[in-house]
Amino acid sequence: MSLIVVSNREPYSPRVLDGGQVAWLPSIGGLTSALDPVMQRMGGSWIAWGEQFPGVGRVQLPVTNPRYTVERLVLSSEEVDAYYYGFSNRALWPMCHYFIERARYLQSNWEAYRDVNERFADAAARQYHPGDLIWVHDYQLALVPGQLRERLPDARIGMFWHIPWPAQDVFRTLPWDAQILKGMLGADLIGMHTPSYVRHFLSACESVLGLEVGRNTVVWEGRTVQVQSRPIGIETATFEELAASPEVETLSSRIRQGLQTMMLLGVDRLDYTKGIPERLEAFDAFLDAYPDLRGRVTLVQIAVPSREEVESYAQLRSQVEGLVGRINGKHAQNGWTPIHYVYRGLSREELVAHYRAADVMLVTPLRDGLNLVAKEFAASSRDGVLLLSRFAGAASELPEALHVNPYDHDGLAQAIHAALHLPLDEKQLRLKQLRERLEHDDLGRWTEAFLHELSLPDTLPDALLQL
Ligand code: GDG
Repeated sequence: MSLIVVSNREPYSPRVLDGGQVAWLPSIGGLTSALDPVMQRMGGSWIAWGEQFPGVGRVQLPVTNPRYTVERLVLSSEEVDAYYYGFSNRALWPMCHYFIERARYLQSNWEAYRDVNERFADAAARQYHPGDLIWVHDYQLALVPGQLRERLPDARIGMFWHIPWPAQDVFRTLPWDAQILKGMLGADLIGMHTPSYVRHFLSACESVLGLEVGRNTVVWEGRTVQVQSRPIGIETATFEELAASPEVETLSSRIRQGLQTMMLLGVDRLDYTKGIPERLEAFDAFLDAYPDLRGRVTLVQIAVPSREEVESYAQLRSQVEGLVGRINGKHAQNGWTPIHYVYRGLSREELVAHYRAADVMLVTPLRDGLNLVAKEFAASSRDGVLLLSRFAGAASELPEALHVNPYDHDGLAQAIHAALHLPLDEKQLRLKQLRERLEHDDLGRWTEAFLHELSLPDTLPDALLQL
């Protein structure tokens, strides 16, 4: 028995090194960290879009000690435009994050999405042997569970939805609402980040498909589908160790010395859901409201490039860069620049050094499935304060953070002020409580719990029992 993972993104991506040979580097992000260890233990196949080097089909990974197979699907540029940019990122992504005015519902994109999902399902079905577990990930592949169920009526299929599930009046703006639900209901177990996403999903099953739902179940075509809140964790111990390493300590002191002021930090993919312009406006309001703190506080904003092919992301970049220029122009004085803006990704060491250096971490998305940055900061910081949007899925799990409303600039400005003045013992107590929670519910536990729940009780694979 082995595991078949199906995701849009591949766990390792190929890069050509200076000498011309190809290296397979782990992809940044929670999915590889969560599933690579269990794949290495259980063996099996990972089906994903082979974005770079489409000529390379099947690879055994990790290269140094091959344990599982990655089936790399080749997508044409038309398919990528319609399935990935068009339907996944211009229809489902904005709709699920409540940005329906940004959503574009085009029939041709929907058809490409359905067909590309079919190709993922075909590839997964080809790898399947009776008793295997199949785990499908995220909004790019909502139809795959249903397409697999048609091919493999007896398979155990799990699906994890990493982004918010919106209230039904928003979901019902999608012309293919019924098809998306039916696709997902091909799974035996559907996981989401919060109880409210689960409630919204079940009420969509009720209103769109007329199904009878229980608290965490829905019956579809004679099968009972479990729908559970299972927020993803982080590799807490790894972040704690990295944060305590001499290398990170040196980098962190260097960041502080460079600033010579208190430090606010934002780290986000440059995405309109993350609330970056609103955060910059709030910092402007903060500097207006507390003139004595001008020259004494700096905001460091790391913006990781993302989906630059989608027009609204390019517009967001200009908007953010315009705001940074305006606010810096307005408040800069005596060699102090209020906002340090970085438009690139950092190495993990640099990232954790920034977490350690910050006095206040601003995680203020307008809407976010969960938000891993909030958890990573809490695991890495010694005496910082986490300001967390009430619209991030992580808010329901992290009550010790200071919760804020990202739409309320003045309120956010006051919260920044309060965070900068929180007594040290209170800051440390909050971090300690956060950390205990993160140590208990870490990434390994998340993976293990999902796969245990997905397995039939008498068929638990040995490799899982050892996790
Ligand atoms: C989706 C959902 C949900 C960021 N900058 C750098 C860097 N990162 C890493 C962080 C973190 C990850 O990227 C970002 O994760 P988030 O959860 O914050 O956001 P999304 O990318 O939108 O993820 C989200 C998640 O899926 C999991 O289910 O929480 O709600 O939208 O791990 O550390 N990593 C490095 N350099 C950077 O500059 N190395």
